[in-house]
Amino acid sequence: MRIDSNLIQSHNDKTLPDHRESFGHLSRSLERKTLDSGSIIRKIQDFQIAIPSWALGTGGTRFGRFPGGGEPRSLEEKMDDVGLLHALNRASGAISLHIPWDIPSDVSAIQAHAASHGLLFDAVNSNTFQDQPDQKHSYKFGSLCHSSADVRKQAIDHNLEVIRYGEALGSKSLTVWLADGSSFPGQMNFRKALQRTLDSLKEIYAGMPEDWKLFVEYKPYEPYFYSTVIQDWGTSHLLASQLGDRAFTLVDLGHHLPNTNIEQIVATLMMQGKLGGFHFNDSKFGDDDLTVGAMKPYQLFLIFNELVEGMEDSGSKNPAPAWMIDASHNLKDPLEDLLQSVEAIQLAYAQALLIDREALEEAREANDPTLAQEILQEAFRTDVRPLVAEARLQAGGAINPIGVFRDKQVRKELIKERGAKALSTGL
Ligand SMILES: [Mn+2]
Repeated sequence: MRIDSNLIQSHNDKTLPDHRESFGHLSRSLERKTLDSGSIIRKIQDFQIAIPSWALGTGGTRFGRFPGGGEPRSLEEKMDDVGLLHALNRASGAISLHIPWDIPSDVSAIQAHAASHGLLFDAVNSNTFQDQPDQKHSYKFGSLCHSSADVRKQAIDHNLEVIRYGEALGSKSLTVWLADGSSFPGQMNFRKALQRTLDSLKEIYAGMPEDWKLFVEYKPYEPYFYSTVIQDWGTSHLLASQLGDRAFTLVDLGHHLPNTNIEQIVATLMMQGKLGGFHFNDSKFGDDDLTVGAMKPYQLFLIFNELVEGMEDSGSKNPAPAWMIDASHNLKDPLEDLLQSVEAIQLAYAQALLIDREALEEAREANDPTLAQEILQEAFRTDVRPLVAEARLQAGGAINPIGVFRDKQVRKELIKERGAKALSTGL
């Protein structure tokens, strides 16, 4: 299914007068603060957030899964879903594939299909946290860190194969997230496990094309509960530093213990030029996979404050990070959830662009925490929804993406097309 641009246009026409009024009001108030809404809008439009192929189906918990129907059954249908999102918000112009769930059977047909939706291929992801039916060795006790060289080789070869698929499609990066770890004290030799992981990653790094980046993701717990080999940003940074210039840390918002100061991690990595990628989601407890901004929009804003400072610093050695949503919860329509997530990211980004950085630096230099808070919250409490809607409108998207999605009964159409029991591959 595709959404015709005339449909979006006609939906926009209905809300245009209201939108014009609120946007006019906001842009005049920004102008009084010498902020140019035009340049902010261009930045919002340039900020594209990749959609992972595994977020398009209803996620599950270890207790159950409650699919809503009409889920994509193939890579083509996954691209169709991302195409739908992109048509509505003009900000989801890339898809991130997980191998072996998304092995392309006909590369040029898949490329043509992506191009017809205006989609690029973002980072490819390897999977050594599950055993595949035709696989010789099990990952039950780890993959790149495994005590057996044969298991490690199998995991390395899988990553190299993922790179080859990505290369064929036009991806430029590989994300490695390892489930590797242990559930019981004494089970694993930490030093050996980390050394083996580094040695395995070196082989993968050496197998990447010259213009590729390797993103090393970290996570403090789960699926193992006593230790994970790459437990935190420091371990990831250590590995990335030893691997080379094209290896970076990837920050996933859900992969932190409660109350971790993620914004400070972002700043530290950017100072080192080692923040490579970002996975957005939200959580109350851990890796909850909740909609971005559903729980902690202020934290998201504070993270964007650091991201914007790092990105706008002309002296920064950090390359432009790769942005992706990594969430797949089990209650909402996955496409509505993704529309909300993208919008939450854009809102936090837009708010961070409003921060008076000069005044903030002055307040910091003068050790004035009261004023620093005033400056940050002045930006955070600005309702930038009309700005983000205007960015979408000017790019040919919908003023109200979820409004169009519901009015046009997109899910009902997808169920009609794919069936009520269509299940997406993934988690
Ligand atoms: Mn992730």
